Amino acid sequence: MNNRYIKALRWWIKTGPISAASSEFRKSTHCAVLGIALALAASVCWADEGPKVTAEVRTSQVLTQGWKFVQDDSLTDAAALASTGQNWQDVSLPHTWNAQDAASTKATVPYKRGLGWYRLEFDTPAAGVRKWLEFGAASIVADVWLNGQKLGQHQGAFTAFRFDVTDKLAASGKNVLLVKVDNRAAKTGNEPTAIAPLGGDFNMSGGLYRDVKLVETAAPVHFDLGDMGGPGVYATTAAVTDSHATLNVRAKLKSDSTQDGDYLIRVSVLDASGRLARSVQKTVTLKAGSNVEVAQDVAVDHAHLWQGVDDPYQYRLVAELVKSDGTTIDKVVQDFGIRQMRFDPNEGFFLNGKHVPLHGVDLHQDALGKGWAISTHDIDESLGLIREMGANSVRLAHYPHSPYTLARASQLGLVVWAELPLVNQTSIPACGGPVTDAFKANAKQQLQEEIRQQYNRAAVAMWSIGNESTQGCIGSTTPSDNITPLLKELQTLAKAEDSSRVTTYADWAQDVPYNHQFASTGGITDIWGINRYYLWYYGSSAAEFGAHLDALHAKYPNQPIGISEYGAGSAVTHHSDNPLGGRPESFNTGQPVVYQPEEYASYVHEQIYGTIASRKYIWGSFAWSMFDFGSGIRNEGDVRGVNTKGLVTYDRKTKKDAFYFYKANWSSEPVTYITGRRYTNRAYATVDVKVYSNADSVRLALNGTTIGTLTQDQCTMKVCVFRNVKLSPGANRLTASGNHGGRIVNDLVDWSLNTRDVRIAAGQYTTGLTSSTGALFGSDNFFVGGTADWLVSKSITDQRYGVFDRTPVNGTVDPQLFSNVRRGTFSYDIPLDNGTYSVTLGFLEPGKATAVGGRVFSVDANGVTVLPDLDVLAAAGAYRTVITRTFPVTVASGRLKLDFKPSVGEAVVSNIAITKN
Ligand code: GCB
Repeated sequence: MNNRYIKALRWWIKTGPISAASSEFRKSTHCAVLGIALALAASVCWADEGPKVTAEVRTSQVLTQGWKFVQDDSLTDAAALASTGQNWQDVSLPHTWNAQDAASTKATVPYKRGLGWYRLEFDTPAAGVRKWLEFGAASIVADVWLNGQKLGQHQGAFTAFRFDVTDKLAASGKNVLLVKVDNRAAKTGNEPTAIAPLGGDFNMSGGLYRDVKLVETAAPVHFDLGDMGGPGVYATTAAVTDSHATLNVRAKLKSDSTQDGDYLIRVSVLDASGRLARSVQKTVTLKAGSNVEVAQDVAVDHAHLWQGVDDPYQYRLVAELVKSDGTTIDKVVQDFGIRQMRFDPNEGFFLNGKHVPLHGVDLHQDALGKGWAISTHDIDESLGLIREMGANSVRLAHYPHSPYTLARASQLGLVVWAELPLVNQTSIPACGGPVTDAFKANAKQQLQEEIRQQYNRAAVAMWSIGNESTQGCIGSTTPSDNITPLLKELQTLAKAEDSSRVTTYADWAQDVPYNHQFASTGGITDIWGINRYYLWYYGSSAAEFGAHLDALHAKYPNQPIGISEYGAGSAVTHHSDNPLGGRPESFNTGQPVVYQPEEYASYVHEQIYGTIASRKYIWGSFAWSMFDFGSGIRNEGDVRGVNTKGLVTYDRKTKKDAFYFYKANWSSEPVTYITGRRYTNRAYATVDVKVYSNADSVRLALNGTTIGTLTQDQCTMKVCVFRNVKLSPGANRLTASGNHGGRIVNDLVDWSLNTRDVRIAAGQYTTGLTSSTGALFGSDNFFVGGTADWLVSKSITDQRYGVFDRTPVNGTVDPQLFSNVRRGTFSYDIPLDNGTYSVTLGFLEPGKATAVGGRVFSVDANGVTVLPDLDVLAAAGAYRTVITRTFPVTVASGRLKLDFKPSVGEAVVSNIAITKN
């Protein structure tokens, strides 16, 4: 090493540089060992710690304030250019015109898509030689003019782009920057916004929602600012051994000079305390106007590896461009984590050789009242909550997120799935439409921009080339595959751009039984992600999901499989007494309220995550979604224009119960958390109390009296259930005390019980329905067998494959108590105090096709037939017409058993009211 160094140094000083001469320095290098070099040049004599890294060379200003804005779909380019912006609104960046379009009283469904105009006057910067305008992002398509001259157009809502404005700035005085931003949904394939994403269950906020900057380089020769928004310096971990790690660092240089020149490219690696770990340099000759790429290997002794959330150690890479007189004329600084990642189809994910199951969540980039125009504080808050829950990975859905997000994820140690916004469809029309050349070229451009811009981030483990882009043919039975060739091209391109990382893809529904997906996306990318919504949009058990996973693994034995999405909607004001007592309302149903109880979502997460966690071959999973997010196609739960599948509400204020399920499983912090805390006015006296806890044992007390203690081995996946807890009339304070290795963590909830009756809304999981007489009904509960069903098809699956039937319910003033049924052969086993009761059952005939005599059943109460041979249709005289039957019962054993026993067809019941005499 020293010989090489001395030779290079001598050459550099005496004869000037030649291309590709290189030298290196490490922490231990002393001037003394340089021998003859000492006398030659103080300027290149390294101090004990190696070369001093120079001060900033570039200058830059963030153009935040002073913008004028108007949202106007009819304004022409000419009129906008002629305008002084006088009547336009004053705004600062980041900005979007869709800030209020979700979850607020102003929420619009769908949200506003159109044209936004931004105008800024600014002074020509005095500093610098080459001057660039840099846009962090402009959604979706931006046309940019400076001083009336068109700089160009950028298509793509998420990636940064730059214009060299050196020759376009005013020599003195003001400059006028005008930006037209277009977030219209394209109706044909020929429009500028007919680019990825063409669809998606999220709002595409329009505007300049990231920073705009002026950047000035100190010299006409610089690291290439024209490299698709990238930093111009690109590093990978090439190898790691016990003694050292080898980094490969490519520097792209651009000469805007009129003269050829010789330069030195120095790459220094500083440790986290700022001390030099190693420095290498190479000389290069740059012809006037040329681009050159120079690669160098840097060996870092005993490298401190980036070990995810356990140890997110980062070095700092400093790339300097040095003139022959020793002046540093450009400099790029990048944080860099030295790490190796590996995915195995049977064993999962390995980080630096250590098996690390990826516990992840999906994340969109919006916030309440801001849309996409979020601040670094918002990002810190979101990532902080993700870490608080114990997740070690995040899927940045469905598009490139901000540089700050990637930087913070790297600092926090989160392993990132980064994604190209190729979402839902690839053509207009979605099914069978042609993938235009322009669409394809743009998808490639967005992929290259994303990869180059995020290349150096330690966190990024994989490049996803798309999400559910086979979805275009929902409902169609005509085979059509306009996606496979495109995916294959994107796969090749991603590997060409970055062979150090794996590619992935989020599949929609391959091999899901009812699905019409004509293209198979398995086997295309290096690893695979599957989005599956068992127990929500389809599927009736977690076991079905497990079998599906195993079948996919068997079909693609060499492709590591992860779960890129699963989840369920939930509203923190909607509750259920028994998550099995109804069917999910998964999407807009046309009903005034799309009921999405928090308890059902928790059940889905427990079931589905349990199925995932028990499979070693799954490399990781991402719960959809960490937060509720803006989606103008939705109207569900208790909020408008929002997808409700978040583990935390859109405002980040309420952690839903399921958040604590994951926290108990993933975090090392003590968690003892009673679920159902927001369901306070309870419908039933007898309840199962569920506690999420990672304690050694949990004790539950009711109004100060211990109910019982469960040890961790009596809990499944940190779910500890105290069964048949009997609430008292009035106030009930439940306290769970977790013993975490001797440390006691208490949680308490206050519930009240204001009824002595048991009233069950059969077949539904809406709790808290009240009849016209004020009687409170709980959701379906205490049932054994049968199927919950509703009269109006509600789920997305039903919308797709079923028929809506909106025939009104007759013969009642309480139609909501008759909107669902339990059907089949079933019983209710209801805990009751001993005594005498009056029982009223409510019925109607739900089946349009049922004829008189087509459904006959009897009802037994505690083994005695109370309703023999009931034919609801015959008794009611018409379809969907209510009848009720009342009978007395005596309870002597603490329970009432009602058996519904069909002799023809299935038994049905709509509601059950049991009142104490
Ligand atoms: C998906 C999509 C995602 C949706 C999600 C949902 O499969 O990838 O964009 O938001 O389902 O909530 O339905």
